[in-house]
Amino acid sequence: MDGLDALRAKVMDAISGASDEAALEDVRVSTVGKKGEVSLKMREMGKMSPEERQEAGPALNALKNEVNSALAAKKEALADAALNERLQSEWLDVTLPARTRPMGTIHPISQVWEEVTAIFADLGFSVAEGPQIETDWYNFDALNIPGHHPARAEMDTFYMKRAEGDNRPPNVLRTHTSPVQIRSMEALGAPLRIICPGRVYRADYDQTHTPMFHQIEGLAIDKDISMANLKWVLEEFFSIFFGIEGIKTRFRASHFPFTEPSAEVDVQCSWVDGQLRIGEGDGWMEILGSGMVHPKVLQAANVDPYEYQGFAFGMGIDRIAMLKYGIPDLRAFFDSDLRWLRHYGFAALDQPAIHAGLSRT
Ligand code: 2U9
Repeated sequence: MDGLDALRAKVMDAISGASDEAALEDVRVSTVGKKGEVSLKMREMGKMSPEERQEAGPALNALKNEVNSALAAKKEALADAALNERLQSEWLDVTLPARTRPMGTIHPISQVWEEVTAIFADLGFSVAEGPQIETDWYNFDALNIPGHHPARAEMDTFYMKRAEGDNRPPNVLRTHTSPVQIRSMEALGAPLRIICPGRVYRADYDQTHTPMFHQIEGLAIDKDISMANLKWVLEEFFSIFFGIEGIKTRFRASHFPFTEPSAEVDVQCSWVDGQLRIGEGDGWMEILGSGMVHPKVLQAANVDPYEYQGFAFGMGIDRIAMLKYGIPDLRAFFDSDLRWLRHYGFAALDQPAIHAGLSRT
């Protein structure tokens, strides 16, 4: 039959060139569809003589079958390609955990650090910070701890190595944040109201000591500061920190080289079923050290002790965090155990604020 080979070639080209299932459907309609070219040719057989029909019939049927097979094969190939493309673009690692990744938590030490600074900021204290590697002068001498003083030995100091031939006294990892107060008095003079939170270092390790821990110290210098001001500030602080109004403190006479007189401060507490309860009952729990700044310390920091005096106090952030949040072992603070952090940690996006009740877990 005339032109059948040309039609076959044209249709096969169109089938293999179809880029998607819609284009292939167009080819199917225009060839073997009701009004398609192949179908029209078959219809033309009605006008043929029996002899012509005998020759054209099998050829047209063969073409129709060939086109239908090519359409089916192309349809399958296009469907496979489309599936492969989806598999590539919608790839999913089914071995990943099904849960969404939980947000990290704030470490209790960071939380308490923020809580304490928020409370003292409200009481008019600014935050001061300083170096963790200190000179012998700022860590000891300026604080009335001369070379022979037993407090130097008691502090289990980490000494830094000096270069060969350098005979200056070695620098130290600061054993307390007190050098920050000396530096602040030198830089800012009096009057002054600061708190100094920070890391401190002592060579000691057991259930209640770690070689690095966190302290917060406070200093208020003015012309008529007394122990009465110290007691009011501390009771105000503890009431807000522990969330208990009218919490009682007890001052016990003590001794520190940098304060005179000196006092250890206890907060009221009770033990119920082996559990510590701060702010109630008639027991006492030691919580910090304090006193009036020694005149020699003021002098070392260029503040005139005949004109100014002040109170100072110091406490362990780690220790008050344990007391407030019922954390039994100090060493767990530094283990980075995720289960511990999820249990004792705090909501990542909540900044402690006095008006918001300080802490949300
Ligand atoms: C200056 C003058 C005086 C800070 C003070 C203490 C008492 C104290 C300890 C508490 C527990 C350290 O973390 S701890 O081991 N601290 O007992 N600290 S008075 O006195 C100062 C500080 C700076 C210029």
